[in-house]
Amino acid sequence: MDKETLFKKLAAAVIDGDEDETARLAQEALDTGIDPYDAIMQGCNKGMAEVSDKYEAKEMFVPEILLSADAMYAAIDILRPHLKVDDTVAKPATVIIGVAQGDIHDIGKNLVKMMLDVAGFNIIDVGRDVPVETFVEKAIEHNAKLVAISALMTTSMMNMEPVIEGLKEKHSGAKTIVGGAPISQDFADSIGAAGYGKDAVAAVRVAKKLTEA
Ligand code: B12
Repeated sequence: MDKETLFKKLAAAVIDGDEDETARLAQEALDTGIDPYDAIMQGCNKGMAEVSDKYEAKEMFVPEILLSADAMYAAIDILRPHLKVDDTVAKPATVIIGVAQGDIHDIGKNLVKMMLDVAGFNIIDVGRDVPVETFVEKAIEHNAKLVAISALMTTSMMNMEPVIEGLKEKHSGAKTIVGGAPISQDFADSIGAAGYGKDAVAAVRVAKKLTEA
């Protein structure tokens, strides 16, 4: 199977919520020398993005979405150990990552976390529905250079700015990057975030830029 076909099948298996099939395809990707990073981004992530669209179009419902997430994680479990970790980073910066207060959506956060991890960052995952103070406290505790906040709801995105304010006051060494479906570059600018990424690949690009500067 060529890689484009494999990516398509992987995305389709994520959409179908077929854990056995995503695991099988992930293994096949490894066996045939396909880059596991590409398999995750162009297979799993594409599939999950389509799941979001299908949900919006009322073509998929919550129980199916959760099966899709499990199917995605099954493939990632197999691919993850084979991702090339960037160990060229001389002094890895610490990143605090979590989902804004009031929000339990963590599928996107987990993808961003994994990509930052393999990009060589030191990751502290503070989970989901994270109180504003926790972001700030953890940033101080770990002397973080970056704080990455995810929000999937128009309500919880309002809890990003207080984190940025808190950091300015108590740990001004840390820069903030924000992302999630309702977030835009304009919104990120308006709350004073140092960076915004529309997906996990952009998250890594922005994080590198901000920590190298
Ligand atoms: C899956 C899902 C759920 C799952 C979550 C499972 C989980 N563990 O995450 C479940 C079923 C539990 C759920 C629950 C609810 N959900 Co829901 N859910 C979704 C859905 C369909 C997909 C989200 C998703 O996982 N997408 C796939 C991932 C890979 O994409 P992503 O998160 O956008 O992440 C990518 C980028 O955004 C970016 N990114 C993400 N985070 C970050 C962070 C940084 C720093 C950077 C740089 C980039 C970045 O990179 C990621 C990878 O490329 C969305 C619809 C949508 N269009 O988003 C609704 C949606 C987010 N949910 C919604 C709602 C309302 C709810 C509920 C309140 C439903 C209810 N009535 O009970 C509860 C929420 C409870 C709570 N307090 O949080 C609404 C939010 C509306 C709003 N107010 O804005 C949405 C938009 C659906 C809708 N149109 O109504 N949900």
